[in-house]
Amino acid sequence: MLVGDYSNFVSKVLITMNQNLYLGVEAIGQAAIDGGISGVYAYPGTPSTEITEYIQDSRQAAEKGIRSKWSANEKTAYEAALGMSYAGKRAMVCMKHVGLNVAADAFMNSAITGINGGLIITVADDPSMHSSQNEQDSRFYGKFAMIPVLEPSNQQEAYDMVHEGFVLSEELGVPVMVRITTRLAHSRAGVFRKEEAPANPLKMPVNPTQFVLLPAIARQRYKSLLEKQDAFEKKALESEHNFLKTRNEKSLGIIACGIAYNYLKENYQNDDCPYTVMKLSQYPIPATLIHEMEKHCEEVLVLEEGYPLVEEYVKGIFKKHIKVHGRLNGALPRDGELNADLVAKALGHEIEEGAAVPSIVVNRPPALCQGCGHQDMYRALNQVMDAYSKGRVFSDIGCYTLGALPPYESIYSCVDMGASVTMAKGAADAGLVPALAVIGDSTFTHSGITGLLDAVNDNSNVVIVISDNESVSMTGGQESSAKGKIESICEGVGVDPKHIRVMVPMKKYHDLMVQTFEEEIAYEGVSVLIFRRECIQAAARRLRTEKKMNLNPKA
Ligand SMILES: Cc1ncc(C[n+]2csc(CCOP(=O)(O)OP(=O)(O)O)c2C)c(N)n1
Ligand code: SF4
Repeated sequence: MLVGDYSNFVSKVLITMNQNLYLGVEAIGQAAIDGGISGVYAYPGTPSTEITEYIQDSRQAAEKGIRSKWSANEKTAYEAALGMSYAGKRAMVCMKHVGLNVAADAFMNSAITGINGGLIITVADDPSMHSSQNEQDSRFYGKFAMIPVLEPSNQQEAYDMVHEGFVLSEELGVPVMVRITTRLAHSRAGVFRKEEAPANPLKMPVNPTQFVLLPAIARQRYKSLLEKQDAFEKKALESEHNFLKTRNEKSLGIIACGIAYNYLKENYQNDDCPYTVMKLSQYPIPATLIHEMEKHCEEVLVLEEGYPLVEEYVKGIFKKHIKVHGRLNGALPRDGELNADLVAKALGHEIEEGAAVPSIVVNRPPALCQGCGHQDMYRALNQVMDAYSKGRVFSDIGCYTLGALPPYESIYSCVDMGASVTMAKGAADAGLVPALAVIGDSTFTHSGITGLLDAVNDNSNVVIVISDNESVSMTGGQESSAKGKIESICEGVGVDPKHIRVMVPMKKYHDLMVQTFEEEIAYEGVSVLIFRRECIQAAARRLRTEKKMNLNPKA
């Protein structure tokens, strides 16, 4: 029975009683629950965050006892998921693309150890860098680790691939990557659910030394991974998510990967594309399908979101001379997201340009919220730093990175999570005085602690500012692993307690903050200045919840 008619970004879809209108991230979360996971492990990062939030909010997941608390970083998340898999249970680990750099050591080696319970790593890439520092393409990581990668073209396929991915992982004995991109993550479509799979029992692997990567064992395991490559490719060839639709028109053939297949379909509403089309959603790339395709076309257009992975591959594999169009020859832009219009242009279609943006619409650069504690910290910092030239404050990634913009313009660098502490240390080692780092509470426990240990061990002359708003605000206010622990962590790492100073970043304490900055800059050694005030957005959310639960009637 039809109950509604909704539009999504791709096309009109009819939603029936049995369908659920899911965001891509929700489809993945639901598929993991239905697919029999015993735990999800993750560190927040757009556009992946809501997968875990969906599972955290799910009553079904709670009833099944699915573990879902946030991890301290992507590496700890990956390793915990791997541990759950080694114990025989199914697990999923989620992260944004740059998170995979943090988890890469565990990720690469897990391809060699193999798994026990099904393990899916869901990585959300962010082409066009809507909220990221780069637009790296995680399919390369999948290829690097030599494991199967699934790249859904729509929300239904995202659900199906995750549900099936656990079976695939157990059958092939390796982790399976599910790669999505921003638009798929954050757009909705109707999704049919599959039957719920029961959780696996605890079980040990047949080979008890499989997970011990001593060189002698690692060599065997690596050989076994290499031997499995043909089986992975065969699976991709047989997958219902990969197919070839041949047509008589031979002037062009199209390879459309993941969501790009949807952009192609948008250009041919009634499936009337005159060219041979190969849909690619499961990797390794099945060479047989590529060779079959080349019989049906003289030139090929490759549509893929991200780097030109398939484009480069097909250039090297075609048996006859076929001109390849894509991101490398300028048929499509070299960087940024794809969309249906870019695909239309690459196909030589006329496109209707939308109305020009009216002059009344002006760009609004992102800014810290009015009343944010990071602002008070920066006002005091800037006053002190007026005595020095710019370029002495190394920053990190979080809301406080907006201190790079006017009116503060306080910071000099922002590279990767945790880098502020270690970069300030390196600059101090080089003789830069003063060398300061600004880092948030969540980023500090993500990857700032080890850098602080290095600074303490070297007695580096640094001032580490921890701007502690007691939440992971930039990604939506998730619970911070650092809450209530920062002073004891710093002491534990070896910072002299006399140089761990805690302040409340408020206008009325401005002079005290300035004085404390000056005192600690004058100290030759490691100082940690903690500016602690709850994020006002998180506070507002907390008060609303307390009011709803009647815990704080005044709120
Ligand atoms: C490796 C990696 N993982 C996740 C992210 C996404 N991310 C950006 S900032 C941030 C944490 C910010 O929290 P915090 O340091 O406490 O600063 P706040 O935003 O609360 O001021 C996260 C998770 C990222 N950019 N890189
Ligand atoms: S969300 Fe919170 S931490 Fe971020 S700018 Fe707003 S008040 Fe500051």
